Amino acid sequence: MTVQNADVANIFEHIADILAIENANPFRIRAYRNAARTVSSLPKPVSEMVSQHLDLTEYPGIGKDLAGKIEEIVKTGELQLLSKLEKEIPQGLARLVEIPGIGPKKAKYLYKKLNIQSLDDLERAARQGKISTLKGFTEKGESKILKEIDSFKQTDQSKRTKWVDAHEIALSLVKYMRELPDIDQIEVAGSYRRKKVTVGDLDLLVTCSSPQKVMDHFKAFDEIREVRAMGPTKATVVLKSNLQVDIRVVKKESFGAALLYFTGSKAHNIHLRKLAMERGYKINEYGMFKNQSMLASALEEDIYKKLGLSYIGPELREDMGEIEAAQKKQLPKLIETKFLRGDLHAHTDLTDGQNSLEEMAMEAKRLGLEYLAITEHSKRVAVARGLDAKLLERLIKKIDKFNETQNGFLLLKGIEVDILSDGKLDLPDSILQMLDVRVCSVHYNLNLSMEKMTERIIRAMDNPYFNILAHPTGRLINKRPAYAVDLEKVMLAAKARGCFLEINCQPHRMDLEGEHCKMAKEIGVKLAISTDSHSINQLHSLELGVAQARRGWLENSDIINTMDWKTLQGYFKRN
Ligand code: DGT
Ligand code: CA
Ligand code: CA
Ligand code: ZN
Repeated sequence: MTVQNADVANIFEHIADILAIENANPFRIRAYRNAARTVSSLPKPVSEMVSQHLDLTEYPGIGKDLAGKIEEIVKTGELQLLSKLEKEIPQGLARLVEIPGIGPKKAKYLYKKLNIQSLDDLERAARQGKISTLKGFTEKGESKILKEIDSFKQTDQSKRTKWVDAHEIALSLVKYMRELPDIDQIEVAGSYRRKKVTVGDLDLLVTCSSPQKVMDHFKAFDEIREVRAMGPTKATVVLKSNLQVDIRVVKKESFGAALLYFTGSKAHNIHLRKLAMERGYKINEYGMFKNQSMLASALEEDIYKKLGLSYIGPELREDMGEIEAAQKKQLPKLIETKFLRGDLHAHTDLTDGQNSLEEMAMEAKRLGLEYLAITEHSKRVAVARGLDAKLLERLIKKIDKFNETQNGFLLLKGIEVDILSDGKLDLPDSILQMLDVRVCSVHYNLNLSMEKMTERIIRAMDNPYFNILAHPTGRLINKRPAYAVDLEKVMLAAKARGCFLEINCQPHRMDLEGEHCKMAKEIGVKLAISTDSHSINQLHSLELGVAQARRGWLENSDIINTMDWKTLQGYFKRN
């Protein structure tokens, strides 16, 4: 499998951790951390950049030496320096620094004093009260360490794989399986097929006249780290990426029934079985039966049909009313990516993006979009070099000038303006009124009570220049939970004021999720599907947001960026 940007970043982070434990030069440590950050936000797959001989040293923090290391990782899948460093310290030691409160210095000290080489060692020593006897540690600190280990273990286990990451793995797995010509049909079912934001594992379904060949070929996939179970027609393995894969080989004539069963969700399946029973049918992974005779099994469509239902797309299969709607032939006509005409949230290298305004525009145009809103951060987000009124005014002029050179494509003048703690916006109305669109978001002071946060956002919406609430829950997948907010109240307030909410397509954000989208539709507030792009590469991710919209039953008319700019413009002028 090709080396991903995240793999390179992980190696650099790992090196930095080990160097820190070894008391290396802080500049050297920081250099690796910076490089990790740069690589993970590169505009393109680093493997492609290397094979195209692009100059990596053009990116911040990447010198000749690091560029060479990146090349080595891409070409060999590993880095000799890391293997060498790993031999210098015990394996588990680098993991200790992931426990809050244990920095590299403490990790090293614990190793020297108590020979603690792993999380398990640390836990045991803390339980035995050995840590608190050391200089610089207290009993309180010791029990805190135990608590941190506990929650670290929990989050580590509860981590589900982001859909995009699973997608990349699924594609390479299917491609590998296809090398076996005997394979007939192949499909990844489960939550992956339902396009859930995160997936627990992949459920691979294959038809082939020779299950043995399939299993032998599957076993030889070189990304497999551990085989958990292996039988004649099914197996469970764990990949090096930590993702589990379940594989099933079924008969061709049962493929539809098996696909239906293993796509789930479980709740959807249970409801279908109930319907079948009411009709005197039996339904399982092999087919739908009346007494002993098979009524349908090769195609999902046929099974739905025999149950008196129109075909239900995988994204809807959550038993959230889709079966009732299919009985009445009232399923929504779901939104598709091709109907999106523009993107309303993007950053450039003027703040924390990677590409210039011109590059972003060209890529959006190439993707067939009619408009792209440039929405830089406002000054409160100092880490991203957020704009003040003066810089924003300069950007407005630049965009106007750019648009004069265009024919049929439009850059919109926008801002991602911070919602301050008191509900005010981070820039004065006098400058906000010069813009085409204002995306508003909460980036700091996230620990408010639900009442306070809800009030903060709604108060911000009182400002007539508020158009779109960006990443409405603030969650970062596997990193930070959503802030406390009453989304229903926020949506009602948005509807009353003519504001909109965003479905953010950044793979680590992906808020709103499907059920929130459904709530928005029921309340009657329209949504924007926005990439929040920080590079040209990310402009391609509209389909991720579309998947969530589809999971939330949304149709073209529920999404504002299906409108042409002329029409949409009217909605952004609230007064
Ligand atoms: P995940 O992997 O946690 O993201 O979620 P799923 O939905 O992919 O769940 P998974 O991998 O455990 O099972 C795949 C599908 O197989 C699931 O969506 C429905 C079906 N399935 C699994 N266990 C059962 C069960 O006990 N009863 C029924 N009716 N279906 C099941
Ligand atoms: Ca699954
Ligand atoms: Ca599974
Ligand atoms: Zn933001």
